[in-house]
Amino acid sequence: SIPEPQREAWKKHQVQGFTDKDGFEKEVVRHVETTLARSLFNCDEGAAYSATSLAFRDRLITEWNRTQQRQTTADTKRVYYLSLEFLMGRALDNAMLNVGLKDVAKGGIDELGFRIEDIIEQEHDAALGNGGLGRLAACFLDSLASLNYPAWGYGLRYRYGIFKQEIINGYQVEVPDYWLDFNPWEFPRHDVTVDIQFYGNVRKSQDDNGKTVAHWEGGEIVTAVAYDMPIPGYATPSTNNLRLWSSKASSGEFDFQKFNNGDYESSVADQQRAETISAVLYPNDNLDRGKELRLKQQYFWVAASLYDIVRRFKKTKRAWREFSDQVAIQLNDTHPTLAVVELQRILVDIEGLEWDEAWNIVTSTFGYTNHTVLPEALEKWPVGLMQHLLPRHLQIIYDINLFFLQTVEKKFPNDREMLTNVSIIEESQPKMVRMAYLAIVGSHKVNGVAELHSDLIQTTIFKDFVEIFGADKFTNVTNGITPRRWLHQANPRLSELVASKTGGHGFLKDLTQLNKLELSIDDAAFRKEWAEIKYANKVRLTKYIKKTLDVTVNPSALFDVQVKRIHEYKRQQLNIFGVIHRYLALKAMSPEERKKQLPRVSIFGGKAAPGYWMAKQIIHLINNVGAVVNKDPEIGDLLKVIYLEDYNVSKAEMIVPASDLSEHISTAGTEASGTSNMKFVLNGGLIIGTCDGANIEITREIGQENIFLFGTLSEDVEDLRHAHTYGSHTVDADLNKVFEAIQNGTFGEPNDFGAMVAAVRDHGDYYLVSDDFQSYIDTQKMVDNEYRNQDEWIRKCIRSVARMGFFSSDRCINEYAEGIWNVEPLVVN
Ligand code: AZC
Repeated sequence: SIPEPQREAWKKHQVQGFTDKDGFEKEVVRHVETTLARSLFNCDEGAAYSATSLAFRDRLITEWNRTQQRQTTADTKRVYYLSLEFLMGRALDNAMLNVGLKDVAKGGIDELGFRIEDIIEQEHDAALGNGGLGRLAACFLDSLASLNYPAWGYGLRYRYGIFKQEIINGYQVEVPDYWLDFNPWEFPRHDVTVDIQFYGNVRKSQDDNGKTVAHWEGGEIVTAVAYDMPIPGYATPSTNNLRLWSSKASSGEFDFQKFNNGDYESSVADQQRAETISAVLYPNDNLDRGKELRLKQQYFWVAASLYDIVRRFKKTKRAWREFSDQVAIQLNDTHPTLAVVELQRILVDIEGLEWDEAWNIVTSTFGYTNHTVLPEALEKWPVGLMQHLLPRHLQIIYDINLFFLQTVEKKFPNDREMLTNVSIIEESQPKMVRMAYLAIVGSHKVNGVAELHSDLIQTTIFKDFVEIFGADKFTNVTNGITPRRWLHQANPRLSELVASKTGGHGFLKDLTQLNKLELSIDDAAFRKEWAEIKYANKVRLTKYIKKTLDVTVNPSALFDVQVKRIHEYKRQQLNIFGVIHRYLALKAMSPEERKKQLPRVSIFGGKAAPGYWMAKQIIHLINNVGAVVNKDPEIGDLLKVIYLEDYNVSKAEMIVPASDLSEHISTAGTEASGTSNMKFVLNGGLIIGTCDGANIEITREIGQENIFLFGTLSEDVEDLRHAHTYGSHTVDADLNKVFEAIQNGTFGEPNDFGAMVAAVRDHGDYYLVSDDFQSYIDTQKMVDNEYRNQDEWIRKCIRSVARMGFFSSDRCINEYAEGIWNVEPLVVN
């Protein structure tokens, strides 16, 4: 660092961020004219967006630097959140609101000849995630910064995020999402690199004391380069860091020999192979496909992150036994589980610690969050692949397993079945490494993401581990969402109305203050304004539907929304079968009877994994139903079916505030938590849902009179499945009529949907669509009836919002901090 005498000059010129409109405009013009090399003669909305973002980025970087200095000086424990996905969405609006300068920017941008809304719309979503797991990580980053926790996120800088979805002739088509063309929010750190090793072999030698030492040698080296994204807290100067690693050929790797010998192509090929590691996000949600490149991504990211964390720790010159007093690492699902093995390797092979001492450090450092019980999502890697790619790590895994099984053996003598069941190595053909088991054994806490889910993991998939380690190791932290993005940013008018009734914007930092809303519930003017805001949000969505799909929908109709990844367990098929049932019922009515029906718009959105054939069929059916229903003159406004293309975070910010009713209708016991359910209720929409995931806790908080619950309970699911397979499984008349309509070609070529119908009718109906259909239809009827009484409906919405305080990700992060990480916020003076 700079010697004392010269520091004066630095202090004198310290960058002071803009604080008013003039200062903001000056920065924008400077960036347009210098950074972008443009002028007032050729500044379009894109350039105005870029310059505005750069102006805000400069501010964030200044606070980011100060925050890092503060944290280093304070020398307190830090949290590292390892996630293969961060579904961030747009950054500009969030940055403006979090630093409290959106109004300043709005005024300034206006004077410079643009509208802030148009500028915001220019930004490409940072879509480095699939769905709930990735968005949760993004909400957590916002809360960690807002609550002043010293915390870093670590992930991968994918060149291609989740694909862009186009709907062509009713089918999903995937288009690559190249999002890095211009990204003002990232900060390349070409000086922060880590060389990562793959393949090779292990040589053992004896050191001077006769101790065996392992040396991992040979193989190939790929370099990880850090890219940092500042994460501003809301109404605090704290600005945390999200570090994403990008892969490139190591300078040693680029084969100059080949190059000089004229083998230019193959030396370029090596380079490309290295860059492939961080090239694409795997587009599967809740599914593990076991691809070698995915394992490479995992190790690459984990090894670079741990190297960084260990390097930072070593600068403090503390003893290794203090490691877990300084470092807490959270594993977001099993994707980063190799971190357990890597830290053990660093401590034993490189730092020379004894196995047991190292293992104590490892297990007190890590916590593991499970996000699903679906068997197809639980990661397993073939032993052979692990051996090939990471030979030393496989040895360490075998040793971890050996010592673990020895303790199990002691506790449960002669219980061979127990040993087989809990072994980290599955004795299958081929043998597999069970990553969840490794994560449990390597962590001091394991948590699920909603009460039902945490109960389920403890009584089903991880039951034996509860017996082995005791119940204390297992806990629940119910998910949450950040009210900054999901209320203040997405629904500014509602946020202002709430502020006016709760005494300011304090609720954005302490969401339980929403409860003050109930005091105003009898205020007719308040309810009227509430209803107007919802209507305005619906009008905005109506215009978007008109613009993108050329379908006219009536904003006074009930907007019924299901937006999320397409998955059989989430049961969009139940929804569309219900829509068909409604359509058939309307068709069968006399014109007089029809006039009495409540108009409804069924809105769908979401991506299917490119290889998930059944999910793509579901998308196709929804679109075909829309094509028929939307132009049926007998139906008119009574029913419209809309498929919104390319559902993502920024679209969610428009859709969520516009819903009257949203659907969270997974087969009980399959949706670990769900988080959009929380977003919809927080924005004054009611929900129809099953007794699953966080729906259960939402019901407990807001009251069962404010939610439409239906369907099988999770404890009955197994018996029903068994009965479908071994008993006689019949489908009721209403659902059969739906199937008949599909099969007589009402919605296009019946063969296209044969498998979908057969899955329910003939192949065991694993997701219990037939069992829940009748109660779903009945509950939708109740919804229609209740919606007619608008005054009562709005009271329900207000009461629900008032009781949603629990679902802030701030509450959630505080629970992790206290119960798992043992970290404290760093108070900013
Ligand atoms: C999701 C769960 O499916 C969802 O219910 C939960 O709300 C979310 O995590 C956040 O906890 N899981 C995933 O996206 N993916 C995996 C592999 O579980």
